[in-house]
Amino acid sequence: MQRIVTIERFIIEKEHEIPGATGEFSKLLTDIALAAKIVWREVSKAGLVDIIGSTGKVNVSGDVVQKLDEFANEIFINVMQKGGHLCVMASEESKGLIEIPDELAKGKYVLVFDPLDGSSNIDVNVSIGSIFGIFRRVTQSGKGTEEDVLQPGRNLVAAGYVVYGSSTILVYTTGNGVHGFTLDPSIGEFLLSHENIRIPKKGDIYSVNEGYYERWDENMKKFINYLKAEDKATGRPYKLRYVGTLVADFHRTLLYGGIFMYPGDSKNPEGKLRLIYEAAPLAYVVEKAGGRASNGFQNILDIKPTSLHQRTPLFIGSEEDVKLAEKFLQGKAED
Ligand code: AHM
Ligand code: MG
Repeated sequence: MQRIVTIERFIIEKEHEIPGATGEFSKLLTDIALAAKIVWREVSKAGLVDIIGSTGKVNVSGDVVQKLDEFANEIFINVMQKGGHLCVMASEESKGLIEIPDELAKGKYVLVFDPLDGSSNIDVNVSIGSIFGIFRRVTQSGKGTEEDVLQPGRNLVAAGYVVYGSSTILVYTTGNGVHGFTLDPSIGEFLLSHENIRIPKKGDIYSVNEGYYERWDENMKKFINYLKAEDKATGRPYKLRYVGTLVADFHRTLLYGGIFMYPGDSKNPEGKLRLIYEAAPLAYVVEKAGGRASNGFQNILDIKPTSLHQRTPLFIGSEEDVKLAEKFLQGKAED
């Protein structure tokens, strides 16, 4: 039988490999796993809300249930602010910075997160997820500021995501290996299931909302037409898969290879996805697994955000596939 390793044990074992580690960082990751478990508990009951009632907020009229994405946001904030490891947080679901209340201890880390990604898929039982990234603060002390949050992805010290799918999996990296843990709901523990994930150098799947084809520029159209053209030598046509939940599409891409794309278009030049909460953490994960992420012209990890909710086009996945996308987008490919 394989050795059974919980995420807590794994994190502690990894910490022992780092000389001088204080354990603060390990506690932070353990808290994230706890928040994910609480969100999972609610997500798995989502379809029952109308039948058994909601555990969420009830409004003044007494009958409105809390939206799951708001609930997930509150859970992350509640669990993470109490650990004493953070100086500030920022979330896709919150307009401004999330400060650590005065009475609570502050630490040297910064958390950025998307508490519930793909929320339009909740009502139809399709996978949804959470994404997180951790920076070291750049300000010296006290409450964290926007300067602590507006850091390029290159500065991340850890990142990961959770997919609430046919099973629930948490994947994270602290820069040294990308590891996945599957939730065993019967014991409420994340167990090591995917140690040291490596993304294939090249895949045969593309993932994009092709419904927006007419809004794309010529280079983007050419790239998709190239992927669909038959050519045995280069493994084409690619297969198309699109869940419509970034985390789920990303997780498949990480394991099977290929490319996920959310490009800019004539209606939304910067696309839809957020640099800080979605693109940068997943770019960090993919790079540590041997892949690449780009906005078509620049590595996602090199982009320094200028505002909290900044959007970016995203091309992420196998190194060769993303490099080819960049070539097409920059008009340098012969089709
Ligand atoms: P959300 O933050 O409202 O959930 O939107 C983000 C989601 C991503 O998970 C997904 O990749 C994308 O929106 C899908 O968008 P579209 O429906 O335009 O294809
Ligand atoms: Mg999202």
